[in-house]
Amino acid sequence: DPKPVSKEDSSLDTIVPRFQNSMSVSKRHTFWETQPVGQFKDVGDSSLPEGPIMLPIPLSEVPEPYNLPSPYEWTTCDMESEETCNEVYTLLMNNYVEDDKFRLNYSKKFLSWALHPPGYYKSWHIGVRAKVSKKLVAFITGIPARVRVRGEVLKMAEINFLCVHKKLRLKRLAPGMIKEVTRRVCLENIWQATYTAGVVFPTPITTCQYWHRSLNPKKLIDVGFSTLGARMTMSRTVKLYKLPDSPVTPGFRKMELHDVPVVTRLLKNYLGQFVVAPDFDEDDVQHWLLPIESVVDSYLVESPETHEITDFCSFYTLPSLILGNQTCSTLKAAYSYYNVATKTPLLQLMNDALIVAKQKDLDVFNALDVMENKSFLEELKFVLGGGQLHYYLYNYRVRNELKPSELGLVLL
Ligand code: MYA
Repeated sequence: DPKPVSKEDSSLDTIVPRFQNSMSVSKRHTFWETQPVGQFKDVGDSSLPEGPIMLPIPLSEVPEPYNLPSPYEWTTCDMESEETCNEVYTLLMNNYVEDDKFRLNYSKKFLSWALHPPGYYKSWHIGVRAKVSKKLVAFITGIPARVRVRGEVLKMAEINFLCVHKKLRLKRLAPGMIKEVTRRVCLENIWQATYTAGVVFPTPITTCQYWHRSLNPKKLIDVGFSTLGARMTMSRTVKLYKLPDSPVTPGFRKMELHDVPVVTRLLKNYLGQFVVAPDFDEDDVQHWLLPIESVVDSYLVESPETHEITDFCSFYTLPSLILGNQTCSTLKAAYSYYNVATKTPLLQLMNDALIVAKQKDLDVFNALDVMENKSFLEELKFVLGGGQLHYYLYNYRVRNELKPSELGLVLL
């Protein structure tokens, strides 16, 4: 067995990226070390080529389904069935991503949107049931996407909603689920994937940070999301975060169906500058960006004189359950999605996004430091959050760690 890298090995400090200086470098990753992903030992090795790590195999050689421990069985989740959607919703509501105070609480409408993009595969919506009770105990999904890495547009799966019931944790079910989704993705002749996680394993292509802009500071403080700043009173804090009642940019309006072609052009031009970004066509834009009440909101700026559409902004709505709070049960959060400013200053455009999010009674507006977001975060009174989000590629090596600002991809 290779020896784990010692934490004391300071020779590493100079060459390894930020995330590797954490404890995790010394941990063995018995599953991830077997997978075609960038390995920690290869970080900084510029002799390795950028691109696929393993070549496709004939579809006839894709293995049989991965064998689960005997009390469990695979199920394909028909997310169009109300009953199945309810079961998935409930599993995630009780067991998905959480910290000590909050747990993400994707709505059924959100899940349906997130899992049915153009060309989706039902077979990629995978559950595990207990054989006897038929209770759903684990879940993982893939959706198809075209993602560009530098000059290459690749067909990929975006993997999300990996969840194992709390009572079944640390029993190595997750690697089995990942193998099964990999198998089903490969059966569609797709050999790359992208995904994000709050934890580190081999090997992030970049690590991003969440920033938070209070919209309803009193509630955020009351529920423990934020704390009252030093030398601040509640009323000064409320005043600090106050926003105008309506957007300030002339011609700022909600995106409509007829805007899809021009929004697609704006986005295509804009996303071209990032090292990793989705390759959206009009069908994708219609699916991912046309507003859906309480799920995704998109606004654009149409010049009142020329009717030219010059700017675009969007956010999705994802509430969190407030754990162990009697009076308030949910925190309503907006997450910055894709934004393009060609005429209106990005700062002003995003301030208008904050204003409409506030009008919708959302409590907080979250944004990652991806794309050009750093240019407005501090000025618009976002504060740095505790959470990090690591981005990954499966079966595709990128030679150097990217900066968050080189990333043009937002996953849900
Ligand atoms: S990220 C959201 C993940 N979900 C949650 O955080 C919800 C709450 N947590 C849980 O439900 C469980 O803790 C999970 C792990 C299910 C996360 N991504 O079964 P185990 C590795 C990838 O004993 P459990 C999202 O949805 C871990 O390093 N791997 O552990 C994107 C260890 O491997 P190794 C992870 O805690 C998902 C092994 O699993 C993650 O019971 C992308 C331990 O397994 C994680 N988030 O279950 C999936 N967490 O020993 C990858 C732990 O090697 C997709 N692990 O360190 C890959 C591409 C597939 C398609 C390819 C197509 C070509």
